[in-house]
Amino acid sequence: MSALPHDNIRSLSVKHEKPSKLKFQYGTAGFRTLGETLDSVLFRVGILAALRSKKLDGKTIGVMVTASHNPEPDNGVKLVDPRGEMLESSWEGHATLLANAQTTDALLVALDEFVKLTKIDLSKPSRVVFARDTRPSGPKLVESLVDGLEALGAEYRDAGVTTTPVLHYLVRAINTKGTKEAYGEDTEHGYLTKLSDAFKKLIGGKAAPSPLLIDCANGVGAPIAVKLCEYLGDSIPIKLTNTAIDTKGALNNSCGADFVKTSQKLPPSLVSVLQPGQRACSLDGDADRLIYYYLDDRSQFHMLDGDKITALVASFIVDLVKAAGLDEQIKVGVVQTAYANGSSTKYLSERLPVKCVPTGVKHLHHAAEHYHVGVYFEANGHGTVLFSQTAQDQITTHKPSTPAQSTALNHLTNLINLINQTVGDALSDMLLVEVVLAHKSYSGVEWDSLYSDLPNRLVKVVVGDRNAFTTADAERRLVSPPGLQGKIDELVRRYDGGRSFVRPSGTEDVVRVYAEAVIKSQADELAFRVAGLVFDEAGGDPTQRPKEFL
Ligand code: G16
Repeated sequence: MSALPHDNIRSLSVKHEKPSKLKFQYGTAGFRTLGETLDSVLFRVGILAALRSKKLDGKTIGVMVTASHNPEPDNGVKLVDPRGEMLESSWEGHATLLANAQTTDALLVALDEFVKLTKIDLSKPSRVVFARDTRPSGPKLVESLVDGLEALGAEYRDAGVTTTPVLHYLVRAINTKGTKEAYGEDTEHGYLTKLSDAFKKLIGGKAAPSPLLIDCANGVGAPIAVKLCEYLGDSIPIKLTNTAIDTKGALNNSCGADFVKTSQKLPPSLVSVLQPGQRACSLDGDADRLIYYYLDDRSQFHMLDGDKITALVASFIVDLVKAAGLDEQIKVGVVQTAYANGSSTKYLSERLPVKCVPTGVKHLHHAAEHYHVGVYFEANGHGTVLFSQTAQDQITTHKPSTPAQSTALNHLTNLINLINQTVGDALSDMLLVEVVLAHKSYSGVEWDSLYSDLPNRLVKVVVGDRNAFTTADAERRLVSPPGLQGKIDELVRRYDGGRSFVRPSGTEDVVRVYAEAVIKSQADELAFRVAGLVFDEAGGDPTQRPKEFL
């Protein structure tokens, strides 16, 4: 054990003073707020990442600078644990505490207490790899992060401008290098090679897919998708759109996965581009979410969201496991959140075990680890598939007794390589969807017809204090403000097939309201009525009450 380098921390910390009035919170996906306010947070996250690495015996920790689906002025930062998973939740509170120490002196006191409490051996090495998305505030924030890393003398690697899933991949690849769990070469080239090789093997012998249009949200998915297309060669025709990463204000603006999912319509820029029957998909600002869609022959928009991806992918994997002769040994399960469409939950529960957990990939990821193969997607398109070590061992060691079993085992092996198992990855998921569609000879129409979504509506409500809202039962019920859940229940009862819930967002300063019902106009009405209840309850200025909140 040695002591923290106080002088070093102090001399760098004074360059990154905390803004006096702001309070920061490590939320659903790290710290996320206006980019121009995050300087001190990034500095402290640098220190925290170095300490996390020391705590884990010098394993490499990841730091991603991104605000994903949020608008361009926002930015954020999150930590990635050694296997490429989200930061262990018990450290989120520590992150919040350190970020809110008001002065450098207070920070030093908080750090000393933290090191003592968590029994960190400061003599251990610390290693960190970081990356950022394309936001204009990114470079400056990375400088603050580097100061934090240098304050602790951490070794670090700058992975440059890349997607969140690539950073997660790198973390796992670095930490497993040379072990029997080696995840791949620890470079972007290694990532692209792994995905594209697996895709080509899986698609081999199938009819060439029709052209796919990808909306890159004018974010970091664009340059990585350009590179991916080079690696994929002519195995799949892809056309990229919304690739304007240097256009101010373009990021996630009327495009991208969040826009499509929330507004349930095409990005305006695709209206005259997308042909009826053609498949298209949208990534979000850091390419960890994916939403598919198509126009039918009457040019009606149909969305294929995370729930539809789950239905498609889970049934494909179940079929392969069966064809491989492993259905006794490998059980497939699904994880969803309260946002999952009621029809998807019904469809999946009739076929597979389904678990509901709170919003946030970390919750879904951990729950999915309990299955041999865990398929998890949030309705917003954020998700992946986890193959447990048991399942992987079964797949590698099982002796096929027929050529069909052998083919199915090969497909499963290639799927394990195709899927980024560290976190939701829009590009990897897109290739996965394309593989399943090719194997099943499905167009968007057949995929969409697996089940019919219940009409639904998502509404944001700006309130005085979103922390006044707390939930239980995987966010399906409000605990506070007291009495509000009863009023929501009362309203919901009046709608055929009605369901609604309210939760504070962990990435934006709003409360989210979700509602579904058998008829679209009723789902909209229910959502806005519940939003009205929330607005009235949470002390918003009555003159600012949005008119649509009935
Ligand atoms: C992040 C999380 C997701 C979550 C989403 C919205 O996504 O990683 O798991 O669903 O935020 O969370 P909330 O409703 O709490 O704001 P992303 O793509 O923005 O990183």
